[in-house]
Amino acid sequence: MNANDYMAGIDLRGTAYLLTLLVASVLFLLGLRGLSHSETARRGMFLAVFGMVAAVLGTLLNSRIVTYEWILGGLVVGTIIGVPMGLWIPMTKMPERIALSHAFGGLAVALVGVAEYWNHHASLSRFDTGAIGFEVLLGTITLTGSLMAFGKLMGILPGRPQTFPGQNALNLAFLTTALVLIVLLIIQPTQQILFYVLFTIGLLLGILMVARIGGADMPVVICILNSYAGLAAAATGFALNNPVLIVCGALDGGSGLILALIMSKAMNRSFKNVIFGAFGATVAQECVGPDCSSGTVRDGTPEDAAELLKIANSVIVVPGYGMAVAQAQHAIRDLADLLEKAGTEVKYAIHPVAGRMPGHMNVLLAEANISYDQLYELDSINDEFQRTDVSIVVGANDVVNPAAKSTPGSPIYGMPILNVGQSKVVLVLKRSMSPGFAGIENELFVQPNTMMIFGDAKKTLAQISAAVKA
Ligand code: TAP
Repeated sequence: MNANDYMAGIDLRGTAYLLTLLVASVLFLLGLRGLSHSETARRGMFLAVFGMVAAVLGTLLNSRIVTYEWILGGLVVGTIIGVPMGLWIPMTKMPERIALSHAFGGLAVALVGVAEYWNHHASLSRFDTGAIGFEVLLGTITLTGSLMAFGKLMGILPGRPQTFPGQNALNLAFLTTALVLIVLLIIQPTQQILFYVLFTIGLLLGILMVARIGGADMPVVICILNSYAGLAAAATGFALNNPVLIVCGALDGGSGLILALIMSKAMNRSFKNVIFGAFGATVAQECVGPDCSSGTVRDGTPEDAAELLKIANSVIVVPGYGMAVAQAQHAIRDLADLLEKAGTEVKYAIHPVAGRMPGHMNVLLAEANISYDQLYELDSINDEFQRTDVSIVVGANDVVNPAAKSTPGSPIYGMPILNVGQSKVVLVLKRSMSPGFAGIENELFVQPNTMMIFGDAKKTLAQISAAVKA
């Protein structure tokens, strides 16, 4: 065989297709690795973006593509929706944005499954039929489940769990029926009615499963849906014979599940409790002023806080969900700069479930250019509170509630908390004595070494900074 014959034997397009997908898979792996540390997260993000570009370009080389017009149309529509979403949706709305992105992912996967079945059901192998069945079931659950999560987070749908008698049994019956339908389809791929009933059941299951989960548990639900979307994409990869979809679907499915487990563990809640527990169904008390706690509340002014901070040698800032609501991260940075200039050591204690999404606090503090070196995780800072002069709790509540250690039967009993109460003085910045996410009183607020400074955290911090300067 001469060189020309040899070259002609090589399918250049097919080789380029496979090579690009291999590069994309490696970039996804490296991207995910980078995302596991704050210092390398930005690089990880860019690697994942390049991976996605390589995956799209590689897929365009697929010899099964007969026309590019529809693909081009899809790219234009996706860009028109995606760019404004990325540019304009604020950090506080990230859980909502992620829910919507998952809904789009579920829709895409379900539509690809329907198209594959529609075009090829007469010639599909049993394996491909099974893969398409799982793809459509998981895709439809992700679609409607994510839309429900989005509606609850946005307040379009009621945030409290929507329950009715026999709901879990009904969900289980739907799930079993769906699995039976997939088996029947594998046996008889041409029975189209089975496929469309499966599609409908998937849509209903997504709604019913998320309806019974409270709005505040949505971040955990979103991670679970993320996992479903990944598994659905992997099933699509099997059906379309696309290796990069299998790799990144498995990565997505696995990482979503691991994240949901980490979050459940950090909240000391079992997976079962999140899915079936209807947590957050009732808020124990609705309180709008400083006078509704069972204990003596010592409240002070920003000026009082400034006096304490001026003589402090060490300060730990404990941010929580209220910091995100008040967008107080820049005000925290301004105050920390003033204190550091005066020689005070400032550290930040980050609880794994502070806020409403994984890494919520880290992202906001990074936005205010607070150095990663100053951020400490729960385990590495908890022993330092007893040697600290002042802890400033900015809009955190459950993650500093001693009831997690002292009150068996409390919804947060067993959850690891930050030991802020051990520092010499605790300044708590919040608007009222209202409870946090778990809906329970916080005895930290009536401890003798605690001073409550009522008001919006951003305004209070600005007033404290002004008083420190003065
Ligand atoms: P929370 O316990 O929810 O408490 C937040 C506090 O912020 C509230 O007590 C509120 O009190 C205060 N607040 C709200 N707006 C404020 C403002 N503008 N200025 C000052 N304070 C404000 O927050 P946390 O301590 O961060 O705990 C997080 C909770 O969410 C945990 O129970 C966790 O299990 C749960 N959760 C977390 C996640 C993730 S992944 N992070 C996911 C699901 C659930 P006022 O109304 O009195 O101001």
